[in-house]
Amino acid sequence: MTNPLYDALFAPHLGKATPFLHLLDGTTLTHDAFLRKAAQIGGVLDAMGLVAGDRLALQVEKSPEALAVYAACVQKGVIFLPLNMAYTPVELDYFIDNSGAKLVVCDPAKEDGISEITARTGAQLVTLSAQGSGSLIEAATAQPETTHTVDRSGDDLAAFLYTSGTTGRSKGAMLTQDNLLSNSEVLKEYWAFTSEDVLLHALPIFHTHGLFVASNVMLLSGGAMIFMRAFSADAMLEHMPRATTMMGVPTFYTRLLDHEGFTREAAAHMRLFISGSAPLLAETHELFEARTGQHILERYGMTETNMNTSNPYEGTRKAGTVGFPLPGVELKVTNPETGTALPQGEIGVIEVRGPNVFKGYWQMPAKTREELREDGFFITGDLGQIDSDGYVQIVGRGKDLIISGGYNIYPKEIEIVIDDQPGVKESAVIGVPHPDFGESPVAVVVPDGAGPDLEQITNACATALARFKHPRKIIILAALPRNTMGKVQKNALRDDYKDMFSKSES
Ligand code: MCA
Ligand code: AMP
Repeated sequence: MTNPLYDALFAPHLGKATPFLHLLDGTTLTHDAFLRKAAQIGGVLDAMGLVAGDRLALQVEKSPEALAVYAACVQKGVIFLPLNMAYTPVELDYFIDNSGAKLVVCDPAKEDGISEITARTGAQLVTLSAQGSGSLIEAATAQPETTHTVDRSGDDLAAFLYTSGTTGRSKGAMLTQDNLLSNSEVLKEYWAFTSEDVLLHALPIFHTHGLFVASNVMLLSGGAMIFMRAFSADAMLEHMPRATTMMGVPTFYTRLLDHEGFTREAAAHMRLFISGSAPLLAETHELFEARTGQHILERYGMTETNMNTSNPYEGTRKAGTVGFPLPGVELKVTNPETGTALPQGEIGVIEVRGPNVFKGYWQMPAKTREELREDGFFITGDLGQIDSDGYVQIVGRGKDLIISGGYNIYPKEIEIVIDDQPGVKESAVIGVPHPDFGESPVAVVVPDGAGPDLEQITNACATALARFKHPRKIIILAALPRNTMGKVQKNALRDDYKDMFSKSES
C-alpha cells in the first residue's frame, strides 16, 4: 500500500536541500527542512490520537508551519479543513461542529473564543501563530523529524473545503487524494511547470486556489515559492525579479496595473501570469497586454472540482474566455430545465465530469444529489457557452453568488441576518460592480413599521459574518421589484445600482 498524494507531492523531496519557501525575512526553507517540520507535526497528530479519516480544522495566518500542517495531514491520512481567518466565531462554530473536527488549530489571539466552541464539541485545541510559534509547535519540537506515512488509497478523503450555498447553509465539499493529485498533475503539464520555476505566492492557503492549485503544483514540480503572508503590489514588484510565474485573482492584476512600478521591464522575465477565481475583465487582459506585452492565462475552477478549464500555454489566450476543458475533464453546456446538452454556441449551465470532481457534500446526501448527477456530471451553476473555436466563455451565473476579490459570498447568508433585525420586512442582497473587488455586496432593505436601525443591521452583520461579506452599502426601498410569479427580480436591482461604486469613491 501507498499514500498516492504524499508519495507524489512530498516524498520525492525528502532529504533534498533544494529551496522550497523563500520568506520575506530573507530566509529560505529547503524542501527537506519543510518535510522535517511536517513530520514533527505528524508526530503530534499521532500523539494526540488522531487517526486516518479524522478531521483537523485550522484557522491560522499563512505561514510555512500552516502549510506543514497540511503536509502532516496528508502523511497521516487526516482530513485537512482550512478556514478563512476572517470567519467570525459564529461561522467557526458551524464548521467545527458540522465537520466533527477532532483537532482545531487556531491563532493564539483567538484561543479563548474558540475554546468555548471546542469545549462544547469535544475537539482538542492547539495554537499556531503567524510567526510559527504556539502550543502545536512546542509539542512538535519534541517529536522526531521522520514519521510513519499512513497508507491511503486515491479514493480516500484528503480535505474538506466549505462552500456556502443558495440556502445560506455551508456545505463541506469532500475532496479525495485522487481529486487533488489528478488535477495538479494535469496543471503542471498544461502550464509547463518545472523545478526551475519560482512562484510568487500571495494567495491565502485556505482555499483551492492558493493551496491545491498553487502549492500542490509547485510541490509536484519541485520548484520554489516566494511565500507572502498577503498580497501587496509593492511586495510583488519587489520580489518579481527572482520569480518566473504568478497566480492571482483579478484584483491582484488590477492592483498591479494601478501601480506605476509595474512596467514591461518589471514583468519581462516572468514566463507566466495566471488568473482565476473570478472573471477577469477582457479590459484587464488587454491593459495588461498593452503594459507588459504578455497575455494573462485565465482558467476556471471551483472548490468542488478544482480546475476545469484553462486557456492554453502555447497558442492563443483569448480575453473574456476561460479556455478549453483540461485533459481528462469532460464539459458540456446544458439546458437548465431539462439537463440535456445544448449545441455549440448556445448558452446554458456548465456541467463537468472527471477525476477532479469531488465526492459529495459531507453528510448532505440530498444536496449532493441535487448538484452531482448519478452519471458523475457536476452541475456548476455557472452559465456559459462554447465559442466556434472551442473556448469556454462564462457569461453569468445561474446561482445567486457574489465574488468579491476572489471570495465567494452567498446573498442568502446575509439576507438571513438582515431579515432577523427589527423593522425589516425583507431584504435582497445583490452584487454590484466594484473597481477593486470586481463585485461588492449591497443590501436592499424593505422597512417594516417604524423601519430598521441601520447601525443595528451593521452590528448584526459584524457579529455573524466575516468582514468581506458585509454589505458595502444598505439601501432602503419601499418594495422589492418582483415578477408575475412573485420572485424578487435581482437583475432589476443590479441594473438600478450598477454604477454605485465609481472608481473615485471606492
Ligand atoms: C479583504 N477585505 C475584503 C476582501 N479582502 N473585502 C471584500 N472582498 C475581499 N476579497 C476587507 C478587509 O476585511 C478589510 O476591511 C479591507 O478589505 C482591507 O483588508 P486587507 O486585509 O488589507 O485585504 P486586501 O489587501 O484588501 O485583500 C484583498 C485581496 C484578498 C488581496 C483581494 O481578499 C485576497 O487575497 N483574495 C484572494 C481570495 C482567494 O484566494 N480566492 C480563491 C478562492 P476593513 O478595512 O473595512 O475592515 S478558490 C476559488 O475561488 C476557486 C476554486 C478558483 O477558481 O480558484
Ligand atoms: P468557489 O466556490 O470559491 O470554488 O468559486 C467557484 C466559482 O468561482 C465558480 O463557480 C465561478 O462562478 C467562479 N470562477 C472561478 N474562476 C472563474 C473565472 N476564471 N471566470 C469566471 N468565474 C470564475
